Amino acid sequence: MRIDIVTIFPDYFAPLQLSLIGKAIADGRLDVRVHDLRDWTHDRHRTVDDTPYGGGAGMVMKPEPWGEALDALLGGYVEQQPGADPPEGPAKRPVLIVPTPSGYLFNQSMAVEFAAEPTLAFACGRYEGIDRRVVEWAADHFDVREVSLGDYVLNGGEVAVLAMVEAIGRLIPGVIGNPESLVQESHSDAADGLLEYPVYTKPATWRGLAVPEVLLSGHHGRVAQWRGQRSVEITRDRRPDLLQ
Ligand code: JET
Repeated sequence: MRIDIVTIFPDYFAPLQLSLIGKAIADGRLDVRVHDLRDWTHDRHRTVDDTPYGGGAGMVMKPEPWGEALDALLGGYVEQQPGADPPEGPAKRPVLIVPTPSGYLFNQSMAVEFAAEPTLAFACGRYEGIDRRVVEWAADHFDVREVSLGDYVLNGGEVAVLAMVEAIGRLIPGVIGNPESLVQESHSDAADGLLEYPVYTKPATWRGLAVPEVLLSGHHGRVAQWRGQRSVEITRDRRPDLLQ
C-alpha cells in the first residue's frame, strides 16, 4: 500500500520507522511518503496560513499550497509506462483522509475499509483548519473522508494520522507478526462489538493477587464462557452504547 502524508511537521512521522509498521516499510509492503506542505509555497517566508474572512481568533490554512500539494499527489498516482496501454474503465478516485474534530468518527470498520485501498492520502490541518474550498475542490478528484478520532481537539492532524496509519497498517497482510491475533480480535472486538476481556500471564500469584482460577483450569469451554461474561460486564460498565 502507498501512503502519502502532507503536513507542516514531517518530523512527527519519525515513529513510523519503529516496530511492525517500520518493518513493513523496510520490507516494502508499505510505501509511506511524508511531504512538507511548505514545499508548495513560493514566498520567502513559506507562508501556509492567513487571517480568517469574517474575523475571529486564530489563523486559517491558505488554499494555494494545499492545491499544489494535492495536484502533486494526483500526478504521482499516474505511474503509466511510456507507450503502455491506458488502464481500462473509470478509475476509482484515491482516498483522501482529513482528520478534523468535525469529522465522522473513525472506527475499526473504517480501518478495515481503508486497509483494502491501494493508495491513501492524509492531509494534516493546523490552526483553525484548512480553507473549506480545498476540501470542496478535492472532492472532485479524491474520495474525501473527513474523520475524527474522538470528541477532543488536537493542535493538528498529525497525531490523528499516526493513530490511523497504525490502525490501518496492522490490517495489511504481512504487516502484523501473527495473523491469528487479528482473527481473535475480530471475534471479541469487531465482530461481537464488545470490549476485550482482561488477560493474565505468569506468575499465577503476583503481589498477593491471584489469576482467576478458571484460567488455570484447562477447561476451554469454561474459559470461553468466563471471558464472554467479563466482556459483557466491562462493556455494560464502560461503553453501554455498544450493547443494543
Ligand atoms: C481531531 C481529530 O483535532 C483534530 O484534528 C486536527 C485538526 C486540528 C485543527 C484543525 C484541523 O483542521 C482540519 C480541517 O479539515 C477540513 O480543516 C484539524 C480531533 N479528533 N479527531
